[in-house]
Amino acid sequence: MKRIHIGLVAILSLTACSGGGGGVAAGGTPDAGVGGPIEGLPAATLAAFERGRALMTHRFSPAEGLGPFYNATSCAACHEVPVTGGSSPLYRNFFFAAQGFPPFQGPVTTAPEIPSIVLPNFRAPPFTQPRPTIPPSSALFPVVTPQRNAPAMFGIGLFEFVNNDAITSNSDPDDANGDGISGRFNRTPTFDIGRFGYKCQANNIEAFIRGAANNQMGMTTDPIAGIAAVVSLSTRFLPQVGGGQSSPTTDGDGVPDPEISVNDFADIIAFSKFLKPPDRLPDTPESLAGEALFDAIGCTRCHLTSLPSSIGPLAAFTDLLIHDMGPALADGVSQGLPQPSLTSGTTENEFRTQPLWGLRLHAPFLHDGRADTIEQAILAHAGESETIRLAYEALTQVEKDNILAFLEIL
Ligand code: HEC
Ligand code: HEC
Ligand SMILES: [Ca+2]
Ligand SMILES: [Ca+2]
Ligand SMILES: [Ca+2]
Repeated sequence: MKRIHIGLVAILSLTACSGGGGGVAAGGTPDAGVGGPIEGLPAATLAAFERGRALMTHRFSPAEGLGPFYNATSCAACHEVPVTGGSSPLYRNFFFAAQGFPPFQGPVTTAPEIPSIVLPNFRAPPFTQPRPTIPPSSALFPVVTPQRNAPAMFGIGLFEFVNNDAITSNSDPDDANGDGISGRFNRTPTFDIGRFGYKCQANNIEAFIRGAANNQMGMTTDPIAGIAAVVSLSTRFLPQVGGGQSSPTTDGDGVPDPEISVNDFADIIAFSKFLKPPDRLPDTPESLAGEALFDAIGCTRCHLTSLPSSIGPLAAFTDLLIHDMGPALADGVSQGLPQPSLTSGTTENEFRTQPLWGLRLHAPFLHDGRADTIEQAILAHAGESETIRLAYEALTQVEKDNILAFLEIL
């Protein structure tokens, strides 16, 4: 059985923010490094990464366990722009269908064939069950149906190397310092600090993508590290208790579970964990001016220029906290057990500060892909980021162009 030995990984250099290393070839093709592994992986991990990359594009068939319901037949169906591990166009969006009042939401009870709040679009042969549909809201329990657009996975796995304290130390749940920003951390049902997903609802890659395989493709898996995959790296005591993460996923489609072997799934985990962040393109006078303005007007209060990790600083431009982004972006779904705050107990209008590394590679933007351009994404900032968006809007056109020039080299 293959296992992933994170502890053995010697990362020699992680120069995600070095600049100059990347480049866009003529015709706009991203450089060959995008979609590759971080440097310094031992040979066995590198081989697992490469096998995992191939499995990302494998199209599962009903005979292999696809279904009974699914949204796509491969991981890469949603993570393929511009290369395997990337994001996806709007047409790949899927819906949540969550019933109840946040935070007491769950799958729609009048559609018992839908096992989770992820609404599957298709059913696999032999079509023993009807195609799932969103039932109308019952008078008692509202049903919300927000969309999700796939984020790029580049560099994301490295958030497993971020110490819990590096996340929790930046939170300010009741805005004690009065700057209008009250970011807080999110936790899993087992109280582990979240890093992954649009609401920081998952703590580690293994748990997150076992859910993706099951919810998006109907592919069942057994735990690999299980609860031992929980990331903490905290210098303070935090309870790390186990739950369903150590249990197999199963379904009744007649194909024996697990439908993805432990070996194959370990390879998909290796790919997801060690996919390197895109290199920054070379600076230009405009991008340098824009970088200074990005900091000056306060974008860096949430999009931190550097996040400490056990393998060196990550230039991910996120704080891994969730923020209230205002009513227009709110999606009505609450996930996780967020840090208590006086103003809100749920995450229905909160989102993780999206990492900005690799931004140039994967329009559309925001959790549901509603923004076609980077500027549209900026103009959608409200809630905690209201005053900072207003500061952006007050800039001259040249200054705005400089900020966009900066974001386009990331
Ligand atoms: C139907 C489209 C779809 C498929 C298929 C899919 N994903 Fe995703 N993926 C998404 C979306 C959308 C999100 C964000 C979900 C959220 O947080 O609500 C996501 C998030 C992720 C993340 C976390 C990214 C982050 O920013 O924290 C990883 C890692 C990931 N997917 C890997 C995979 C793997 C591996 C597979 C195959 C087992 C897979 N995905 C299949 C759409 C998809
Ligand atoms: C209060 C915290 C906060 C501040 C301040 C902030 N952002 Fe954001 N930003 C977020 C969150 C949260 C998201 C994700 C929202 C979503 O997915 O709906 C985001 C998303 C983005 C995105 C889209 C990324 C993607 O891949 O979808 C861009 C671009 C961006 N921010 C740029 C900026 C710029 C430029 C500024 C300064 C003018 C700024 N942000 C200020 C929290 C913040
Ligand atoms: Ca299945
Ligand atoms: Ca604050
Ligand atoms: Ca099965």
